[in-house]
Amino acid sequence: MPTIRTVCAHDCPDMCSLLVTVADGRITKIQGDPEQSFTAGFACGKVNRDMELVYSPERIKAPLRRVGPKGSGQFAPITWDQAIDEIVGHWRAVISESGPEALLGYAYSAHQGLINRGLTNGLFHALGASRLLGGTVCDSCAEAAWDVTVGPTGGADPESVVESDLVIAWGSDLYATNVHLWAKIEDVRRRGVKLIVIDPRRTRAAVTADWYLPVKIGTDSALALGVMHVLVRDGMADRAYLAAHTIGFEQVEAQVLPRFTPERVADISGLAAADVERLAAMYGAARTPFIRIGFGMSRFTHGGQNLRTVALLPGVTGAYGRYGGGAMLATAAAFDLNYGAVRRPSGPAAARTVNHLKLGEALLELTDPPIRALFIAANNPAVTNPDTAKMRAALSREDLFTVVHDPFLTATARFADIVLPATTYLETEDFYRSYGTYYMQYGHRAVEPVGEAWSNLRLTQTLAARFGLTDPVFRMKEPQILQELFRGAGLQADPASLLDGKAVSIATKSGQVFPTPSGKLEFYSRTLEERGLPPLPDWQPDPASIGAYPLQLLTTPGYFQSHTAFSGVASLRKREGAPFAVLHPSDAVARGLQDGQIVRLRNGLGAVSLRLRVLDDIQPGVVLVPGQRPDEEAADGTVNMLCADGYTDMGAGAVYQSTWLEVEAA
Ligand SMILES: Nc1nc2c(c(=O)[nH]1)N[C@H]1C(S)=C(S)[C@@H](COP(=O)(O)OP(=O)(O)OC[C@H]3O[C@@H](n4cnc5c(=O)[nH]c(N)nc54)[C@H](O)[C@@H]3O)O[C@H]1N2
Ligand SMILES: Nc1nc2c(c(=O)[nH]1)N[C@H]1C(S)=C(S)[C@@H](COP(=O)(O)OP(=O)(O)OC[C@H]3O[C@@H](n4cnc5c(=O)[nH]c(N)nc54)[C@H](O)[C@@H]3O)O[C@H]1N2
Ligand code: SF4
Ligand SMILES: [Mo]
Repeated sequence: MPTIRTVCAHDCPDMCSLLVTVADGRITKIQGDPEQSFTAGFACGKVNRDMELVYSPERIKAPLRRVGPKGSGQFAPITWDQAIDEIVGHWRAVISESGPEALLGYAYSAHQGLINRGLTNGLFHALGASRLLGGTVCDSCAEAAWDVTVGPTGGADPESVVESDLVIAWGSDLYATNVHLWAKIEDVRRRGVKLIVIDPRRTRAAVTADWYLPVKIGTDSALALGVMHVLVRDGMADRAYLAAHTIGFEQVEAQVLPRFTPERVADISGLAAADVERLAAMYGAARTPFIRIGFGMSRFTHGGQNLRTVALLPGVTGAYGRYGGGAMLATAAAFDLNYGAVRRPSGPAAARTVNHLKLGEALLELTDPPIRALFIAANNPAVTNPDTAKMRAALSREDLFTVVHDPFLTATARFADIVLPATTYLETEDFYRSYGTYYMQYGHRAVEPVGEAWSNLRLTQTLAARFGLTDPVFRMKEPQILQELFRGAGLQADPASLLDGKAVSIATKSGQVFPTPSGKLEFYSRTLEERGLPPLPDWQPDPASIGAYPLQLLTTPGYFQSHTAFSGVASLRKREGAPFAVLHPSDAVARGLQDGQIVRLRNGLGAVSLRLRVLDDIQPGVVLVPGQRPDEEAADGTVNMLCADGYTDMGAGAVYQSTWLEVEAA
């Protein structure tokens, strides 16, 4: 039976190399490639059953046209020719009457392939449409904070943990979102290396860690400054490294660290002063401590400051200089490819931008011109965007012509005028670079598209042809587009040699470089100062906490779901269980609530009903809601109905956790 070598395209840092077995044109088995050392022969519990995604009976079978009110989910099948004619006709009219900025179209991250995602965005760029400022619902805050501090570059190689002598999972639930790093860490722990987990939730990783620190949400900067305080006090700072590779530490030492005594940090973080002392002692004693920083700690108003301060810690002991030490947030910036070739093949130099997390507001409020036509691929903002009520109100606009391209009839697709069936990644060919490792790989198509599904690439190129776009990239096959991605790129590789489908690593063993304006790790950031933000690391309480509601929302990834991308797989829905909210026993008792009952989570924005679980996995004062589950799986509503569409301090990102609420019996 033929085995096809391909890549997992789900939005996940691991970017596994997969071996897909196909019999009679159908996928019969999916496994991790043993030849790629990070994948190490296994795919996660979601993807090793992706046959169930590909062959799900819930997939959309043909293009659909709306026949009922918006949002009702009433559609009738049409042919692809009819669908394309209708879309082209509408867009032409909108462009000629209101100009191209009245159109907004994008593909988001559910297909990580640079071609299938990139060229769809390239189509709208070439048309001169309004442009989506993407990533703001996800990692833009974390990345902006990393970039001003460490510089726009990848961090420590996750495969370097083999040489680490201490590992800290800091706001990163490895067991859910980075299972292959988890496996590597398990290996080094067998040699006696300790794992510390710092997280407001006692995650599955925390349960088995050597030491778990239940930090309060958004207090990591205080904790990191407390650790620095002790390192300096006890003579464990590496003065030579600080002088050679960092700027501004003397200001931090003089102006900031005196305020972060272990006692004060204990008050802020909910930990004990002795914990701060012990963490500093362990960190200071380690030669190659590896910190995996997660995005979780950036999802609130001061998220950038919070994350940036943690990223500074390895500079104090010089751990950034040693292989196995340092910190890793994301690696994508290390791949210097010619992204513009697919994302910006032609089109005006500037066009109006729309922040992804403000999509609802933009659709409701933009004028001159208003957005009259919307195209969404690989994204389900009616569930995953903050303030989903506003998002849905916007999608309900009768004068908005909406097209959604997705394998499933999502909550967002239900509001569309035209729904187009999309392939899954296993039905596509593409080139990938990871955001959590240093591998890149060309992934081959495992099977032909199921039913009438089209890939993002086919749809994009068809529409480009109908609009008469002449950029050659709109006519190329995937291997030629791969060549374009390397043309003039900083990253040198022979694209033809990548077509064998084997993973290639660009990792090096050199110490961390700092491509910041100063060329050093920036304790003091002039860039931040120029933006009117504190140039030195610090901690401040969340401004949203000063409201009428007593409990703070903690939002975490699901173990057998990834946002809503697997909600069309019945077995994974079952494995994840019905959506729930968690309260600490003391908060449940104070409200007379019991484990298992349906509760209402409410605040000034909305109300959501979920099943309650009473667990001491979280601290008092917090409500945990894992994942973002569609309404039909919950008792009522979806968690983002409670989250406002405000901005983080850096990167204009989403503040899901600056959400305060009350919980009561439903
Ligand atoms: N199974 C699964 N895998 C996924 C996803 C998924 O939904 N499910 N999503 C994918 C996507 S799109 C992305 S962007 C990544 C998500 O990646 P991340 O957002 O980095 O997710 P995690 O790594 O789990 O980090 C979230 C953890 O941070 C903790 N946390 C929250 N607030 C704080 C805080 O203030 N301080 C500290 N120290 N910790 C905090 C949460 O309790 C949680 O355990 O994962 C990807 N992989
Ligand atoms: N409360 C709260 N909200 C959050 C987060 C949080 O932590 N808390 N996390 C945020 C994060 S990190 C992210 S990245 C976003 C994710 O938000 P979304 O991008 O909305 O994520 P998914 O639910 O994975 O939706 C992806 C959609 O793409 C479809 N799809 C899959 N493959 C393809 C393909 O090849 N082509 C096309 N056209 N469609 C495809 C899937 O069926 C699915 O409907 O959610 C954000 N929302
Ligand atoms: S761990 Fe991530 S990359 Fe690997 S198979 Fe699972 S979802 Fe895909
Ligand atoms: Mo994400």
